[in-house]
Amino acid sequence: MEDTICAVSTALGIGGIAIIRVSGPKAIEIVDEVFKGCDLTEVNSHTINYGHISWKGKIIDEVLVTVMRAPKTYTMEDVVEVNIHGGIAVTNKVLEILLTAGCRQAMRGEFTKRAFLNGRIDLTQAEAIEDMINAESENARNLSINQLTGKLSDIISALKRRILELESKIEVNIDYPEYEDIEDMTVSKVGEELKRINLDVQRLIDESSNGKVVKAGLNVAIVGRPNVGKSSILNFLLEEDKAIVTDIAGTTRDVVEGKIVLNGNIINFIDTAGIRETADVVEKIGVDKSIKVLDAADLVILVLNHGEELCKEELELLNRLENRKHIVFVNKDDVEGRMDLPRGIDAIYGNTVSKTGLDSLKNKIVSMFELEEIAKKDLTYISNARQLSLIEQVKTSIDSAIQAIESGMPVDIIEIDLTEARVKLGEILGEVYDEELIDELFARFCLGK
Ligand SMILES: Nc1nc2c(ncn2[C@@H]2O[C@H](COP(=O)(O)OP(=O)(O)OP(=O)(O)O)[C@@H](O)[C@H]2O)c(=O)[nH]1
Ligand SMILES: [Mg+2]
Repeated sequence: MEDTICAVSTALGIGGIAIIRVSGPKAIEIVDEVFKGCDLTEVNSHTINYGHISWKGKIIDEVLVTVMRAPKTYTMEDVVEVNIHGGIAVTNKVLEILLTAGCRQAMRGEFTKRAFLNGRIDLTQAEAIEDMINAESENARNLSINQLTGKLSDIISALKRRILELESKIEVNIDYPEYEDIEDMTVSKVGEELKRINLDVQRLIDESSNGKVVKAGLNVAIVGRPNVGKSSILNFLLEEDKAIVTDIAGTTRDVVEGKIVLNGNIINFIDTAGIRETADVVEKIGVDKSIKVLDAADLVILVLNHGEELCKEELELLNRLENRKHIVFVNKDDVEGRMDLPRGIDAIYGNTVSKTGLDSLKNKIVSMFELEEIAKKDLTYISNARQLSLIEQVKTSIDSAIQAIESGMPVDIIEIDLTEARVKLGEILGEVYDEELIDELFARFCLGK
């Protein structure tokens, strides 16, 4: 972190302005070298300064330069932001000049990495910044701002504190074993508090699925035999003619996707090629893709045709979906019915001609994933696989401690489990971390962030 880094922080392309961000010990000095207007090394912190970028005696652009001295900056280092005109050639030129003047091109996420390494934010907050940029729905934005302002960090820190208190209780017990009865008392009290902590940890794990829904949205696959009306349903749900609809079986050959917002959550509907045995090479590839999409989806809508009898492929699909979240939609109920569903299969009936049943279909998705309840809640959830895997490890250690207590093990055994749980909680916040993992995490960020 001794060098000074720079990168274009705005999206590359044509725009009103572009911002090149510079951070590091020489940020002000380097920009000052190529800036004409005033002496940037003398200006007050957090000021915007008018002037020009000048290189080898030539004016390159008219700019506004923001000077922010450490430590109250994004990275906690000296930061300079150069606002230039938002064109591709001018942006590249100013960047090139700054690199020649002594900056190093920043890697992806390096500014945020410095903010983390310098202790301004913890790891969950750094992750929240990436989530904020990627947020496509109101709920996803809310989730990330809650995490960014430290709500999740507070929950994790509080759990850590409670475990530390238990550890010190046990320590006292180990240090002063001469007091009789103290061990029994300590152990039973520790056990009670541990069970309460365990409930809170379990809740974080249970609610993490909400975090996934809010952050990534839901992938909903629409599958079924050819010609049952899958593409017609997709078009209705998206309120646009996205997929081609014809009366020829096998019209859809490739997946067609589209997003809508339901109760503040992104729902990504994926229309697929009708599933059937086929000798057509292209159609076969489409059918294989349909199965892949089906297997990966959070929810599968199996569309059946009210006018036809249930066939072998459809029975296989019903079997395949048995342990999966799915909805059976019997379409074309405007035509005389032959569809005889096996007993115990719940279905929604409707058709895309008079648009009946389709609102029930949407409502069913909302109730299945509790989208209404999620939107009303305070959106503070474990929101990625890294955090979830660590909190699950915390749970394993606490479970093991509780078991040790219940089977009358000595307190120092319990202490090992507690320490492990506390360290894993610290890992969620990034208090201890693996260098490689951190690099991988920040490499997912945008350049200039
Ligand atoms: N009567 C009636 N016809 C419908 C209904 N829904 C769709 N259709 C018609 O059924 C035919 C097939 O509709 P699609 O939406 O293309 O069916 P699909 O399942 O996507 O078909 P493939 O892409 O071939 O797998 C078209 O002629 C639609 O107009 C419905 O509810 N009732
Ligand atoms: Mg289709």
